[in-house]
Amino acid sequence: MAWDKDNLKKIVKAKIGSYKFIIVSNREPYIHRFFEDEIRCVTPVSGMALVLNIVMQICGGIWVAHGSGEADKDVVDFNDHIQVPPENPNYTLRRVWLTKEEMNGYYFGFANEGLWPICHNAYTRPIFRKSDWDMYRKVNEKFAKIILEEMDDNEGFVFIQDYHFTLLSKILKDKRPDITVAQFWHIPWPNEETFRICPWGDEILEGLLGNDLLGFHIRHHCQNFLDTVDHSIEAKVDWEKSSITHNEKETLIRPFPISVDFKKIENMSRQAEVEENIKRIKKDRRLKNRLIGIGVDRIDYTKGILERFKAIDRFFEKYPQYLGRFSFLQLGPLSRIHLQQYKNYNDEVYHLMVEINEKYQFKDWQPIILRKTYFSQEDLINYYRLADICIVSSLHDGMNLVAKEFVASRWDNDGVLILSRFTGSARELETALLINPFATDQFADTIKEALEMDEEEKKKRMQRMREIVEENNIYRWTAKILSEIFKLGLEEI
Ligand code: GDG
Repeated sequence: MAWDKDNLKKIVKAKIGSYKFIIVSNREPYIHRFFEDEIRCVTPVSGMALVLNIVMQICGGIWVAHGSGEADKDVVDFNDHIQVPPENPNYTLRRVWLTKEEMNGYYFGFANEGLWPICHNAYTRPIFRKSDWDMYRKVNEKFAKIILEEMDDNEGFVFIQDYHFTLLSKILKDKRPDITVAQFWHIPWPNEETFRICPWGDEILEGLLGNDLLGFHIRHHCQNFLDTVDHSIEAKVDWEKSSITHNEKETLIRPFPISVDFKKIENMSRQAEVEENIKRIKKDRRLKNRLIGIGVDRIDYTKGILERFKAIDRFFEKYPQYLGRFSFLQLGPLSRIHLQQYKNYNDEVYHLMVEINEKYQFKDWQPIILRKTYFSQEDLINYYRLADICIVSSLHDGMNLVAKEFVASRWDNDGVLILSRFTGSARELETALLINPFATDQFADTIKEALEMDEEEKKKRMQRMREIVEENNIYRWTAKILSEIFKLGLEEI
């Protein structure tokens, strides 16, 4: 069965309609900002927020998240609620206010300087401070209190997102064993040896085992998690069933490869104005009549932007016939810039771009154009469509939605995807040109192969990837999770 908005809606209504549905995440789906004399609502740059927003619009309910916009407080009611989406409200966003100290300890500190680097094999040293951990616990407790308040006496289902809330499910279950709690981990889970360096690893594992269901993108991350628990705490690991029993409570561990709204992206990409926009963008002298490559990423060290630029440098060294004929456009906003590691990375990306451009540029051509600004979803589609090649070169990535968005937007069956083997997406998109971002020479050769691929081959590869993303879309992801947790027996999934 092909999953879409309508059949998912029917199932949600019929099977879980009586439950109060609460999603929890750090990042909110809508942010209110001051722009001169008005307040504007923007969506964040987050794969998680984008796809969960689609889920919420179908399931309805309450989304509990940190209120991060300067104008957020000005638009909520006395319960800190606001109805969203702004254009057609159909669920409630409950904003949680965090102090600067809480954000520094829980979010920037423990979550992003500690857990993020140990979960990604990107060779950035994690930092674990006791004060951050204390704040992280405090914030998990704060969220738990608010969720229980929102749940009231209802029977309910809480769906927690990501590594910011490893302690939450246990706190909730200790207080309300009757509610169903599931968590989705959007980033990789490391191997047992790597995880062991976290000083509070056991508490994290016990916290996560409060969940009835714990989801990862791919089976390999599930296995890493089972193995980590097996080596760390007193618990019964059932490898066959892929479940863990701890303190007489069972947690199912399952892979659910996340995806995108294929149809919506394809429809956006078919709009007549896309062609107009492409023409306009290509008028830029640096792009006109040239082959174009694109990269779209938050500026994050896990995304392999430096490795990508090094491969482009090597490509021009080895194949100078492409000088002036190929331009690479790197798009993506700054991310977590409060952190020194991110400041440094951002500087390195900029300096490497300048160095490569100085080495090769002539007349009105330069090899790399870097735009570190925010683009709307509509803008991004124009770039996906105008590209001859799209490069995703993450050093490690739970899934990577950019790869799937690129594929969904290419209804013309044109364009070549160069994709890191170390992304979750590479397990599904096998007809992309798969690369190891650390192997600079091979990576450079793959860029040449992509630019020289014949039309038939391109079409065949793209069609296959499109079939996969169309079938395994975000609606199927949601249906699979709901079916697992509510034992709906939707065999056809
Ligand atoms: C985490 C995991 C996993 C990018 N620039 C702009 C913009 N984007 C959007 C892209 C895409 C999203 O951001 C990035 O999603 P990714 O999946 O690539 O990466 P993370 O943000 O690191 O997400 C990842 C994901 O969670 C979901 O589980 O796939 O592995 O790391 O949607 O289009 N969006 C806008 N403006 C931009 O300038 N609006």
